[in-house]
Amino acid sequence: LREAIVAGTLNPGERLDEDRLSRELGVSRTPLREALQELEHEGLVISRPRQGTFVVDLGDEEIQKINSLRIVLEAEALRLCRKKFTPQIERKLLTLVEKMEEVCEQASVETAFLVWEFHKMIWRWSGNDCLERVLNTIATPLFIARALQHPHTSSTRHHRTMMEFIQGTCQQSAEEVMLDHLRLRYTISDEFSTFGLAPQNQPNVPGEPVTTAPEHAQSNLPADRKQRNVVEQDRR
Ligand code: NI
Repeated sequence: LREAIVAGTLNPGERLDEDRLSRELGVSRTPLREALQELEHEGLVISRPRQGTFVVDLGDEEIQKINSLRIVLEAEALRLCRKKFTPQIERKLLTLVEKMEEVCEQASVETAFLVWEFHKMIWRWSGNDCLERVLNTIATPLFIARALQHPHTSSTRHHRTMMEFIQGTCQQSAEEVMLDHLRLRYTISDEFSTFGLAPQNQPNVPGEPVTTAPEHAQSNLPADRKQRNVVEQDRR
């Protein structure tokens, strides 16, 4: 079942018909329900009361809400990880970054899982298991959805920036690192995040060019980096 979902035989948002699955997989209802529960725990499927079980498929609003929390929580995980930094942590993160750089051109499920592993490693090494648990709960469906729909590609530079932050060689604030990282792929609007831009200032929306970052987002950035996001958007 897991393979069918990851391989795309079952599509995001598709309803899982227990009768059909039980027939096709040749298993009875009880083990099938157990398997579905396990997949739900992993974030691969979502069950909705009185509607059934569905392959995970997040809407835009849900993704924005998750990312608004990731900016705050993953920034804290980055800072904690930097505090607890050891050569062993450095080696493991570097190995993953290099692997990602090797495969980053391929939009594969493998790439998506490497990226996920990299983020999870940082959460784990924050040394705060509550923080790790919350991040796992909120972000896992996002990484799964990503793996299923548009595998992670070409964001390797940003993972190296995260790595450099942990090594203590990056001048950006943790929030700015996360904001840069998430903006690469997602819209961060001010509806759910005080770090977000108002919809009319979103980089991928045609119209007025972005001239300034919002006040709040600016106040969180070191002085010399304040115009960075804007410059970055112009470049893209
Ligand atoms: Ni990432």
